[in-house]
Amino acid sequence: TERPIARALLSVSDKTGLLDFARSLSERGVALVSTGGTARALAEAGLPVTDVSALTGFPEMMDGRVKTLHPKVHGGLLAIRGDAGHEASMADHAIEAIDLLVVNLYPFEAALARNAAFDDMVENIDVGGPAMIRGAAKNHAHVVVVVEPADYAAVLADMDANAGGTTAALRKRLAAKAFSRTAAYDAAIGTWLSGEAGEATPAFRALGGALAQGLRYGENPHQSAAFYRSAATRPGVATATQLQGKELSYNNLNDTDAAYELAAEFDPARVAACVIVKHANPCGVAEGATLAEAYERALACDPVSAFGGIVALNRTLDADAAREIVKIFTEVIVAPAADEDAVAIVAAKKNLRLLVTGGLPDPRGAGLAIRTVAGGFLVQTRDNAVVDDLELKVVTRRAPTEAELADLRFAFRVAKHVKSNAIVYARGGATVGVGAGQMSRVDSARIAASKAADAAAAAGLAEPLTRGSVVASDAFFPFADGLDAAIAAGATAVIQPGGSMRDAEVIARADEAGLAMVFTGVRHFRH
Ligand code: 93A
Repeated sequence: TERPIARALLSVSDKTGLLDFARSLSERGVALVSTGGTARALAEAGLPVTDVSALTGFPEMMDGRVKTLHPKVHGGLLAIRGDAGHEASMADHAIEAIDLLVVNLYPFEAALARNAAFDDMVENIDVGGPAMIRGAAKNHAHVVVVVEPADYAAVLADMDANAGGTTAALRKRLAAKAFSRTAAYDAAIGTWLSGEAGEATPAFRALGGALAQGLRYGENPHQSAAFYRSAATRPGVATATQLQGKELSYNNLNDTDAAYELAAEFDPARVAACVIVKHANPCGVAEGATLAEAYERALACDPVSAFGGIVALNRTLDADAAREIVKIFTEVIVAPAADEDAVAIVAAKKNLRLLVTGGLPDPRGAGLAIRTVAGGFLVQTRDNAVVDDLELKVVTRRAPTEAELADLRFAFRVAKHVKSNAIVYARGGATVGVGAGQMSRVDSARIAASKAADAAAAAGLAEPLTRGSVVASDAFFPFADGLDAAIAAGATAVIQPGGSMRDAEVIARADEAGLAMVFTGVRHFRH
């Protein structure tokens, strides 16, 4: 326990609880020093207080910009008690120790919230307050720092339990809080000012991002935007090298990321895979013996949507695949690497962006997913569940065949990367219908089936490609109607998490229709 608190400096903009706290300190024999407005409030309440000007020998000046920025203040906060040199400096310059610092800052955030004018915002940037807070927090071995009224009671309780002194544990906890406060304060100022400076920054800078690229605009031309690279090292969009093509846009980056994360779900040692993405949803995904074959099969799923899409590959882009891809308008190709021949073929399309990442991100890898909400942001760990690791439980009388099982795994792998509600029909290692982003699961099932019917008609086939397909659902079927839609489309096997109150009903319906169904126990919502 440090020696009893003898002197406190109080300088607060938010005067909540100030008088009670100051009175309690005074009653415990603590001498009070204070800045202009705070000193006035204390004096008016009849409390003995010394004005900081009397301490520094300088008046508060420049509209208060300089009031506590003085060695008598900072020396009193920073001096190491018991250190001969520091004690000598204190004696030489008549600096008295300050044992307790109570500061809350100029209300910059409140000014921001009320949309204050520029000059008003600038005046609300506190300089002396953070300087004192940081000094006291650095010297928490000896000094108590309090940055919000909520902690007044804890300080008094600690003093009362320790003969007027405080515990190191309390001082350390309050110092940590103090640094967090000044960091958040400066982050708010930095974010505001970069906006004022016309920088395109929704300021995720506070999260440790480094500006990778200023973007011409955001999702829409009236939105400003920037691309930040985080400290995380998953190979992908943020670490890619652009070999050619136009400047990437916000939507390109977003879609490329969606496409590449799905491509990475396919082990390149097992199979070649291609993903085509539009509006952050896959409109065609396929495995193949070669990338060219995988691309052709992915394209066949929904050739209309694939126009102007993003193509992601899980192996080195080769000439055959490049030749196929450049046949239609494509925005971006992303792959771990690209052959020299392939690069030459892509070069014929001046605008087409070619990105190489140097590797595939591990789908099982840890990491965070972040999104903003009004007034804050949500953080969660990545969805790194992989269907190969899951124990699939057969819940119907009929178990899936080997071929069905392979397709079920394929479909569920894809469904993980489709916006909810997601329904994916697949056959022979290729999607044949994708239903994405609907508010009702049965609508997603119907849309996926009707897209498959369109693709079959366009290809001149007699029947929709969903006949004899399997179907994956990212979450359980809450009612049998979603399953009915899949049965009507001709699906023979189903993969879904299970866990609905009506599972029994859904299973009975599947049995009736002779379907095989497996439960994964894992849900893949994606919004
Ligand atoms: O303008 S400042 O950056 N310069 C200073 O030297 C200074 N010292 C304390 N702001 C400064 N303060 C801030 O004044 C404190 O952080 C507190 O928010 C406010 C208290 O002023 P008053 O006691 O006059 O109400």
